[in-house]
Amino acid sequence: MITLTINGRHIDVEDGTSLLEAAKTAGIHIPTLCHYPGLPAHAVCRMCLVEIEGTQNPQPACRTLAKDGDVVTTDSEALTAFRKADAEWLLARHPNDCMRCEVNGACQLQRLVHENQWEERWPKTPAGAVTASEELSCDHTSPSIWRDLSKCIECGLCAEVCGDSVQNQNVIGFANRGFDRRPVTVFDVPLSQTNCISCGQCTLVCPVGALIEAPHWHEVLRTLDAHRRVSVVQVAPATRIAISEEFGLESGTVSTGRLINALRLLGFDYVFDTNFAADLTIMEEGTELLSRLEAGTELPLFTSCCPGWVNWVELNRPDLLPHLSTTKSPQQMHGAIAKRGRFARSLGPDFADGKAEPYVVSVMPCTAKKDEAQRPGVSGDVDHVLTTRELARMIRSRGIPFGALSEDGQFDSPLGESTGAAQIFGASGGVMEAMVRTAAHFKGVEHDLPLEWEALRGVREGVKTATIPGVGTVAVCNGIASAQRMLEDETWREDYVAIEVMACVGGCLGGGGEPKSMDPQILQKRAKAIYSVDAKAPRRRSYENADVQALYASELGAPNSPTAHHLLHTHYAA
Ligand code: HC1
Ligand code: SF4
Repeated sequence: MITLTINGRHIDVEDGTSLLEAAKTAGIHIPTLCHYPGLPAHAVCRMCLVEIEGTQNPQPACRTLAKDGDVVTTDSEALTAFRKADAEWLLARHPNDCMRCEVNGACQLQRLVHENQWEERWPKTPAGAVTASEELSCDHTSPSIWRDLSKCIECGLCAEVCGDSVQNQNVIGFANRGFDRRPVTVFDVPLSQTNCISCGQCTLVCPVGALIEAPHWHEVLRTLDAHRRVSVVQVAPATRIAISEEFGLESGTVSTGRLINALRLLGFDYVFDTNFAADLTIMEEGTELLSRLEAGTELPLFTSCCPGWVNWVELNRPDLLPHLSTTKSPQQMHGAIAKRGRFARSLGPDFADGKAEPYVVSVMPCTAKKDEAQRPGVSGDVDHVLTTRELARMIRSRGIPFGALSEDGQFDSPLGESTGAAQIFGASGGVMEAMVRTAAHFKGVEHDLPLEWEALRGVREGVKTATIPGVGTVAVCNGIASAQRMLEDETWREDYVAIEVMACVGGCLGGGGEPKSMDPQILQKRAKAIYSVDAKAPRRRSYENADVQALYASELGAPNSPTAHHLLHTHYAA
């Protein structure tokens, strides 16, 4: 323990604590723009400069470790003046675009200005003016991620998260120095021409609106308002937890019922559950695993529900494609069933004849789901994909008091029924645990095995494994970087029968479309909530889903049947 003084207050902190963290423990706020919990501090923005007695120049609090006996000042006149000048410089270069910016209300630069009452320093732009650089600076070529370099404040967080610190993709880096410093792709080409996997982690950490998900919520609202089509929405397992954070509810609050009620108020005709299709995925993927085990071919089986991972394989290791499960992701399965199954036919003669189809929207914690919906072989299953953040904007734009809504909302039937196994899809290891539960049933060993597989749980980056008697050893790669590390050594081919890969650390609950949070414990809180839903579920194995059983009985036949293959499986591009 060390003791220091900040603004006259004595504070005890562990050795190795930064001044920024030390101040935070005492409730002392130091402004920051380029700091993000868990990522290395580069002290680019200079907002967090503090004075330390005996040190000649102010030091960045994010990168300076607290020392025993330090006497620190965070709020001197000189510091306040410096911060103001720094903000003025940033604002002079920043487009005055807040009214229509996608991150309006969630922008760290905007927060900083309001927090410090620097509004008068924001340059006034004539109404309707568009910054000259706008056209040149915007890159809308990716189906998932939009870039606007005119809004960039050069904090470096995007390059950090895309690079070695987290995702290990290195799609974005920095070019030039000083005034011309800016984030660029390799050879400065548009994102769609890079090896970007659309994970969206860069949009999560971007403090302003320079990197955002490709927004589709305006178009969805327009379609709902027009009332020309029967509309269907499906909701991912991770979204129902994290959306609570957007409306001031405690992190880890389960908001399934509130979310359903909000979606109905927005005007969706049917509110269904992606979890229904997650159970269906397990039936298909579990059967596929057992067939491959019997045949002894294309093992281990890689899960295919994470589009960031599928993108990575196609871009970097097409030799692995035969190992990918051919089952569509739950998002795409749900869309296919909603558009072409019995539900659609029940909507009227035009739907039964295939002349009309419902308008299908999905709400996902993931930016890569946007490009998944446009993939050859599955495009058309889902019309628009919204991230959790976009849905929150949509709800706010209609003035719906989300936090005050009742938790009594219920999904529509029959594409709304699900088990606890489907809910845990939203956490790293959940798809594999769900598959193990049903594969054990198919193999007739479920009564000898536990229902919960602790070894496969947890949000820490890395590889988790478990040996399932009667099935084999399975692995879970938590984050794309851990999969890359595992693949460096060929032993994975012999060691495992099945491998789950989720591109984002934590799984979907840490997806690039989730609410932006600076809470270092956020993934743990979301995961705890996800597992609590499973623990309380009356049915916890996918094969127990009565509506999935009915779907097989009435339409699909058996898992992996030709009809099931036609509707529920896909192919990949080498
Ligand atoms: Fe996921 Fe999935 S779990 S991929 O993480 O298989 O996005 O939440 O919806 O499709 O069910 C995401 C989450 C999600 C699919 C399912
Ligand atoms: Fe990098 Fe992912 Fe952002 Fe693409 S979406 S630039 S891979 S962090």
